[in-house]
Amino acid sequence: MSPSTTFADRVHPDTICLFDVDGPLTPARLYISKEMEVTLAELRKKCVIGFVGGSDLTKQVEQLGPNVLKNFDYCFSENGLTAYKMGEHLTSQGFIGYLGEDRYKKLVNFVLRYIADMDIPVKRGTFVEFRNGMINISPIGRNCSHPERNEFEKFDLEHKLREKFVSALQNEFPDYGLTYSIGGQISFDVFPTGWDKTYCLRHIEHENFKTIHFFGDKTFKGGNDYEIFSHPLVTGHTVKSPLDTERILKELFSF
Ligand code: M1P
Repeated sequence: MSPSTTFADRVHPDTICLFDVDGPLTPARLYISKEMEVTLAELRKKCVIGFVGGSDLTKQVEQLGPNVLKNFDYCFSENGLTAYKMGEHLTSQGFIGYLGEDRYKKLVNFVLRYIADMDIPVKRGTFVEFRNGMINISPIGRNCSHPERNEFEKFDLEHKLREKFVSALQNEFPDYGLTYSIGGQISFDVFPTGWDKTYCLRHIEHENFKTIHFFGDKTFKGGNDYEIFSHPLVTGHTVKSPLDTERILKELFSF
C-alpha cells in the first residue's frame, strides 16, 4: 500500500524529519546501510521523512538506492532546487535563469583558467559540474577514484586550496550574489545566496508542520548545514555518523 499524501497515516502527521545525506544517512559518498533503511521505514510510520542534500538526484539514488522516490516522502536534491513529494516532481528555479548565460560564461571561464594554473598532485576530469540550481567545482575533478578523493581531502586540509579558490572567486565576482559552500571532500558548491538548504523549506511551507527536525553533520557556522540547522522554524541535531542519527531517532520517537 502506498503511504497517504495527507500523512494522516502517521503517528505524528505534523512532524517532519529532514536529513542531510552524507554523514547523517550514509558515510561520505558511500551507501545507505540495511540497518538505516529499516530505521527509516520504522520512522516513516511515526512521522513524515525527507532528505535534503547538495548533490544531484543521480548521486543520491546511487547512495540511497533505486527506490529513493518511494522510500522518502520528500526528496530534495541540490538543496531543494530539484524536489519531489511522494515521487512527484515539484517545480523550482534554475541557476542559469538566475545568472544569465553571459555572466555564467565569465564565471566558468575564470574557474577553468584557475584550475589549469593549480599545481596539485592529481587531476582527473569533470572540474565543473553543471546542475539545475548550482554548479559544483572540483580542482581534482569529480571522476577521481575513492582513494584519490581521500588523498585530495587531506592535501586540501593542509594547503587550503578550496578556501583560496573561493576567495579568488569572491574577489572576481563581488556583484554576482553567489554563495560558495565547501560541504564535501573534493569540491565546493556555488549557488545564488539564499539557495542553501533552507531553500527546501519553501516546498513544505504550506503543510504547516508543527515540528521540523533536521539532522546534519556540518552544522557549524560556514558549514553547508548551518543555515537550515539554525533556522527559527527548525529543530536542529548535529550528528557525526549514521549510527548517531539512528540513536537520536530512537530516543526521540521511542522505537
Ligand atoms: O553533500 C555534500 C557534498 O557532497 C559532494 O561533495 P564532494 O564530492 O566534494 O565530497 C557534492 O555532491 C557536493 O555538491 C555536496 O554539497
